[in-house]
Amino acid sequence: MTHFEASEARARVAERLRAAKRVVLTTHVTPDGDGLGSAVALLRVLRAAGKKAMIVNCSVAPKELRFIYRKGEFEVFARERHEHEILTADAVVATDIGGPSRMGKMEPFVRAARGAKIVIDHHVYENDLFDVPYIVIGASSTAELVYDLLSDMGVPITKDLAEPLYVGLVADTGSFAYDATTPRAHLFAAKLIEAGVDPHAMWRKTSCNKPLLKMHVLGKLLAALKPELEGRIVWTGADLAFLKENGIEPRDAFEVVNHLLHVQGVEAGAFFMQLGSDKTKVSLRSAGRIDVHGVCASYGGGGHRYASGCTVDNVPFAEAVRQVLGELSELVRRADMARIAAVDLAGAEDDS
Ligand SMILES: [Mn+2]
Repeated sequence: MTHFEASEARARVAERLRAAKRVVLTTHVTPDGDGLGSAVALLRVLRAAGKKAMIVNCSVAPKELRFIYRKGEFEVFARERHEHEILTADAVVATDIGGPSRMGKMEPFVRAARGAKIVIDHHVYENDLFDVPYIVIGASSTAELVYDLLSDMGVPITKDLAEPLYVGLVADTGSFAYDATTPRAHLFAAKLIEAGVDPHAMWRKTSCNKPLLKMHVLGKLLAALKPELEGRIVWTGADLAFLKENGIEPRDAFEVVNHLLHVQGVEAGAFFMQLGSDKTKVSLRSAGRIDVHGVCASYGGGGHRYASGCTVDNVPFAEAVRQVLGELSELVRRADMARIAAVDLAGAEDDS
């Protein structure tokens, strides 16, 4: 999307939001800081403008992110309470959704909704649902897109809006470390801090709230990191026995994903979490040379080029691990071949 197209997209979203009296907001299953922060900021703007707005999500928010919203701002989808709201809202807004299926059990109702179906996102996927899309693939975060939208609409950014947006920005840039950390991302951060965000206080809230058990689980998973392809790939996994032994939910093990790329010389990291006898959640991270999105997309998942996830169904845990590691190894080998070919070519040119 070009700058012009993005500003056109924002104008269309703004128009639909201004016209709407009732709005339902949502984000993806197991909300993260970006999806939730973006939705909360929009919700507050809509409510301040006198509209009836609510965030309805197909799953509960992770405990450590519940500080982002206040009582009455977030509800978990229940058909008897929300079906009518979704079907008859003037607009449904999905933030950071990463694909229609990630709305979980809400998807069929959003599909059937009569109002505008707005999406604000920076993920890559086939969009066959949202008729008012504002999707910018290179954006640092959905929060940045929401900020640009609100700026265009002339909404003053108060601390109440800046805080949830800051949570989104920090989450999606890995505290200003990932590929998505553009100059715009830093400018956006500066504006949020000017609006009253206290970065240290936000770090305390977002990162310093882990139960000791979670740290122990992280330690065990890190101790179990295994090299593949001479350490160019590292991986670790939590099977059902591990979860049971440690008395944890699958999401309690997820933190380890953020540490995979810390290993010297690593090109890609993989984390496997068993969800059922033939169901494995896979999270992949790339250090920037290989595109892991394709691997996840082939299993019906998605995300970004360097951070992606999917669920592998119908094979046992060990087989899912073997398959995905095989595909990752192939990607690394292919990247090597491409590099060798490029060096040969450069060499041949030098000789001439
Ligand atoms: Mn995001």
